[in-house]
Amino acid sequence: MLIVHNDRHHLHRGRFEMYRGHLVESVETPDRLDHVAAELARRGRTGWHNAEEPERRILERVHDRAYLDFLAHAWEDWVALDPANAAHDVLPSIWPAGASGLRQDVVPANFAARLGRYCFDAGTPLMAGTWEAARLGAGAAIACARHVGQGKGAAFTMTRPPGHHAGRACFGGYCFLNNAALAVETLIDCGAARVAVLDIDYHHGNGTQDIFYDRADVLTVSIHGDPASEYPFYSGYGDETGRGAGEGFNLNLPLPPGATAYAEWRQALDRALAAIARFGANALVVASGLDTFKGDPIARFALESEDYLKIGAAIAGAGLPTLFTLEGGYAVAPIGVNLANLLDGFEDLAG
Ligand code: OKP
Ligand code: ZN
Repeated sequence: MLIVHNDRHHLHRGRFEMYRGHLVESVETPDRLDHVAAELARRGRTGWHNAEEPERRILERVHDRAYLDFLAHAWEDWVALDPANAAHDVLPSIWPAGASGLRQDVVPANFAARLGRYCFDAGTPLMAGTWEAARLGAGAAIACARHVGQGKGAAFTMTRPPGHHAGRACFGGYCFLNNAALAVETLIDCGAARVAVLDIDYHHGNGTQDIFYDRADVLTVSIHGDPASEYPFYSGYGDETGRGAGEGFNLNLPLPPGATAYAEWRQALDRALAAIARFGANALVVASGLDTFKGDPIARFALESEDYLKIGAAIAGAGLPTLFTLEGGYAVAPIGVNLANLLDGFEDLAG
């Protein structure tokens, strides 16, 4: 399996996120990916490729131009407001979204206003290295997709920050560029007529869903904690089935948080895989969050490390050219074992 590593990921290191009225340490840390890298190396999965700069043309297939320009300049704009800002991360404090009656069709010149326009939570710190880290992660996903799309076998995008909450023109949920969506567009470029996304992160992949919501050539399927109580709250319900030509091409499988362990989770996976088979996908992108693990500090499912071997094997059963991205997973020490199990299960290296 090709592994493309974003060796610039350390440049993105959020200090704090807003939580219940105060700043707490961010859980989306560089050591998450270091644990993944160490465990893959320990199992002999070496020979990684390093990510390269993505072509702007492909970024623009998924993301809004003004949003990309905003991300490219956000740090310098932030520091230009006040040189003292360089000592802390960028976090928004005003949002136009929701029932406020505030306009969403304007992009004000004011930086704080633009920040709010392009961001949907106060938990996604942005700093000097964010754009480079996110960009190289996108480059990693695109390189993986070219490999998979050219029929050379499966691939894993070893990167952070994650991507599945990032929309066409918004960041949030620790995500800036939607790596899974960029992989989909690259697979389509390589000739795949129909691509499926299977999002197994604990949190609903609202960005990926929204990017492809009106498309019939991309099926998006997500298994996640019920958004009535779980992040991202405003997306991920079972009645979100697509729009226009995309009607019937989005499937959400929310599960009750708390008690959900492998047996119940696996039933949802089987439904997801059946939908992907009916769709007739030519390629599969697995948005691989490991925060379904029982020890995850911000999620509430109860999967065990061994379960990821079975999940990988079940995904392999779809028989499709497959690309894995890395999304969440915040139990830092086990994330490497869980991710490596997923890949080993997929390649039947479990024994
Ligand atoms: C990103 B991904 C914890 C608050 C959690 C956002 C969760 C983002 C999850 N203090 N806020 O899908 O793993
Ligand atoms: Zn998650």
